[in-house]
Amino acid sequence: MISLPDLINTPHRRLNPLTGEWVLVSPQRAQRPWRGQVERSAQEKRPAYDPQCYLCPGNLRANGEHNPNYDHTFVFTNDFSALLPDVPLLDRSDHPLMRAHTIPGTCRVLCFSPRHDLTLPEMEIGDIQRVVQVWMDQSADLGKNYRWVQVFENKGEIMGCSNPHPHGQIWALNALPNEVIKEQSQQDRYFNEYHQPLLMDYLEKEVELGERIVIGNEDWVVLVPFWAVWPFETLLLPKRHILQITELTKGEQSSLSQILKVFLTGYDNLFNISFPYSMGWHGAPFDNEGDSGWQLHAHYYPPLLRSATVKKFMVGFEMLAEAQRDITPEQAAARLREVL
Ligand code: H2U
Ligand code: ZN
Repeated sequence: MISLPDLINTPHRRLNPLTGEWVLVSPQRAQRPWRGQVERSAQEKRPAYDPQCYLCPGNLRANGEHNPNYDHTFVFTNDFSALLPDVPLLDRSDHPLMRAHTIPGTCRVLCFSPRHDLTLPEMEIGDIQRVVQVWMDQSADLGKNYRWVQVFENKGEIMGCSNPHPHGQIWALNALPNEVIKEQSQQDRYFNEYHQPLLMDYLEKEVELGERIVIGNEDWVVLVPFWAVWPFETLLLPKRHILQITELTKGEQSSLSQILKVFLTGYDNLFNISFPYSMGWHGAPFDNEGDSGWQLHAHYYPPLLRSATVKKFMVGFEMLAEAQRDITPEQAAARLREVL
């Protein structure tokens, strides 16, 4: 087991059972004690309303429409959608090395709040719960027409987020994307062999060990996965077996909002900045039939390594061979527990 000291101080590889991919862990490179650089980077003070912002209530968007004067959340079709619903269905697979097909889909933008100056963890728990409700409603709505609905959030300029107004996105398409195919085949394989959802068994083991748990409440657990690639990557898991986000009970929506508030505030505390990340939900695809090993979960992939300005780059060995990390998932979980 990984707690064994011979492994923990030695370069080793860990398997991500959700994707089937390995990650190289080099703990000997992170032996130096933590010098928590308390570097409070220049936090711009934002106004509650920005007349130039295309997400603020009442403002003009690129397509010439004005946003409504919304009070809580607001969803609209992305004016620069990467996917379009009405495409001719074409499949060009006549040469095995030149395969391509058209793909129907749609992209929506979800404003979390009319307030330009807030981020999700700065919002009231009741307002976070409205965002959870929209994640569910949008998934149910788009799931009627599309196989895959990807709910996600890019937070922070460093993640390519173009506007600080709190918002996320929802993309839906009639195909299973690469990451989903990997997780589906790994979870199915595990389910066929062990007759339990992979992530249910995994959570049970993590709760027993405790060393990678960041926080939990009655319905949810946040942990740094054993196979994390990003320094402070986390996995958010329900304790109950849930296939899709649309199945959350009122109680689970409320406890989810509470854990989001606490754990995302912890992320902000880590380097004293509004913590950047890409996050998104994974659950059973909407054309899922019958028994399956799927378990709902959210991934948080933050890019920062050592401070507000020191980012982990996925380059060199990672682009050409496989992902590598220095600080261990156990150390990352301990750091996150300290700032909650
Ligand atoms: P990101 O900053 O997370 O990329 O999201 C903002 C999205 O808003 C982006 O995808 C869209 C961009 O295409 N957008 C509009 O739909 N209308 C606009 O008027 C500007 C930006
Ligand atoms: Zn705004």
